Amino acid sequence: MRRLLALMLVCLSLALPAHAETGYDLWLRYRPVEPAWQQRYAGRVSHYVVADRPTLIAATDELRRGVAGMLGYEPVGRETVMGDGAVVLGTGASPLIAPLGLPLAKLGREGFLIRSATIEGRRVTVIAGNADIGVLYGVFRFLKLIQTRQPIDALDVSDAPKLRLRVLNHWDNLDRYVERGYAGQSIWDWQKLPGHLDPRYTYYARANASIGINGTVLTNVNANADALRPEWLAKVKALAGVFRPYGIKVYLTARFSAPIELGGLKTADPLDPQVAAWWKAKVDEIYRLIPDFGGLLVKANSEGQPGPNDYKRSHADGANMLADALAPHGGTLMWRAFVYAAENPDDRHKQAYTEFAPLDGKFRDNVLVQVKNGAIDFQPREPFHPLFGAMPRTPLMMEFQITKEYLGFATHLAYLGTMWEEVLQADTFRPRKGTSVAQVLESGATTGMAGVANIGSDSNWSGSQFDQANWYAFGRFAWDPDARAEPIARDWAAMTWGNDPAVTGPIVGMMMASREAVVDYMTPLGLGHLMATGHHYGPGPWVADLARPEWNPTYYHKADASGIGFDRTRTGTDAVGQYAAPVAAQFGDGKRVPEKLLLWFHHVPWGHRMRSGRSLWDELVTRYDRGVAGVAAMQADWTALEGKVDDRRWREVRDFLAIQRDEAQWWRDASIAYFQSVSKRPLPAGHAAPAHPLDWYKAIRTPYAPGNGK
Ligand code: BDP
Repeated sequence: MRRLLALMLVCLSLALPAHAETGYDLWLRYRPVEPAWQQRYAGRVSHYVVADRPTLIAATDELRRGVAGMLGYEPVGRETVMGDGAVVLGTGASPLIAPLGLPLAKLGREGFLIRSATIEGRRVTVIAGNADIGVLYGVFRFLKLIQTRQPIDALDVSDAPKLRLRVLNHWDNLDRYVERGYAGQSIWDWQKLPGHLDPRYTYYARANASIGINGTVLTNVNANADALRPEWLAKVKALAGVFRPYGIKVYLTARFSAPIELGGLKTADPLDPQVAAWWKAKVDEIYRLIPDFGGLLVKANSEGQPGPNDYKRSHADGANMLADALAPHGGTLMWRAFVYAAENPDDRHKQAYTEFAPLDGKFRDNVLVQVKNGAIDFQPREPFHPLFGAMPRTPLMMEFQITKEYLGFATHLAYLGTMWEEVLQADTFRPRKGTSVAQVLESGATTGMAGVANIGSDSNWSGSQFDQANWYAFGRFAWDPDARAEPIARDWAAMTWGNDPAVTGPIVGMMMASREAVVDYMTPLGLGHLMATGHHYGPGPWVADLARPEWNPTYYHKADASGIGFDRTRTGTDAVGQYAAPVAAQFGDGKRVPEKLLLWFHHVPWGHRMRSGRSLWDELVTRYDRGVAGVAAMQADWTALEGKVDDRRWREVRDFLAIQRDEAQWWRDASIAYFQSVSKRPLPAGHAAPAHPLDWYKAIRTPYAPGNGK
């Protein structure tokens, strides 16, 4: 009878007109499965075994929620396995699971195993881990099988994360302004903490746990020492309490000059005993409040932030002093390698490597050096950072930017999975051919990946429906750096938009082509950093008047009458020399360098013949147009999905694609107008002139564009 009712409920909800969804549910929508699947699944999930530890309660709650949503009934909890179709949750040590002798040993603390088994003569599904958190991860995986319509009758799934720290970096200020945030205010409502715990914090924790994220740095890397004051730590403690059952640790950013600002000391010199003592006391205070506090993240001596160089000490001196304070508590110090200095005239591409490579082996065991994916700054395309593989005795963690500061903010559809896969699969040739960036990340004693979050208080969390996919994909790559962008896109699309292949097919197609379109209309052929000043919204390739040379787009493209591109070969700045010899040889050779990176490494004459047979100038124009056409193609695909997905989200995406189309045209026109003023070449046949003269584009001002940190 209950089965029948559930079936009717499912049929009813499937028959209803597409209802308004805001996107708040993310990929955990748990909408009803089709009747045929309902019948197939229902018998396998009738009830579950209750446990009373917080993480197992979270796991059973999730199972209930998922099953209720997708199969239309609430499975009930029982203390013992009473019948077929039970889902048995627990660690390998629990009395029901232990006799099965499951091969859990090599799965580590966070791994899990899902297995169809027989217990007391009953057909059950076991979801087991070595620790409770593994069980929670296993439940999410089990639910994903249903979300993506996989059979669950004969399961034997096991998995474990390949990286230890999988953390979000929130660039959130204490006043809730999010630097480079395009999704509204910070979700941390500090003013109401610790008194009020917004239910959104729990949803956030669930979403992160569902993709294996196990840490969150709550505060901006451009840090405010006030976050370390006792009244703030009480707020942090409250958030830690919400996240704990979901296996998520909290971290804070540490402003290097905090001993001066908060402690009244005259110096923040890391070798000064008073400074070290101040940090030790501060860290002890944090751990008294939050015994499982994750640790600290530091941006030092970069873009005006204080750091050890202010006292003529090295980055290792600074990092080690903080690491020593954290070590007795098992805390981790994440120290960013994103450094470049105004006083340093060297190619910005080279500065982080120059500074950090000699420090290899000089960091404490609990330090992770956090390296951006490329040597400049999260551009739509960069070659992998030369530090990967160059510090074999130092654990390096990857830093990706999930928020799309340089890829069109919230409105441009750009799936970053393809970009991350490209970087992670790049061959460092260190120590030998076939050593990918992913392998470098996986090889350290401590391992990790950080993603600069795109989360805010917008109803859809990320500023757009499709930007949720980047949050999702980040978690998946942090779990497994060898993952592939396409299956991740497929999973996300199915869970977020429904399982109809007529829907997921086009959506995955759009996603997979999207980032390349952005590269084409913003920074084709290896160009980079051409955006307008400060907020980085829109094109500004002509900008040449900023105080620091490396803030000017002209520094990066170096276009002149003879050609365009940055000579980083041996006869130029020799940035190629920072890569392993075979990589340097490839990047440094104008004939062998991939064309997509050509202008990153070479200054090339406008008339240079490209592989297409076109001149460089003609190819550049062609790429800009290809980018705009790519957006038009996405618009067409999306138009065809009207009525196949819920209307409200459909309309939002439609509107955003129209904005993207206009802005792609703006990028294309402004860039061509400018570069043509330098190249003095006619447009190739069939390519339209920009709609306005160059000065028109130069006059555009957008001082209120969101997310500007400065
Ligand atoms: C740049 C951002 C700036 C950040 C900086 C960083 O424009 O807001 O503070 O990265 O990563 O891309 O520290």
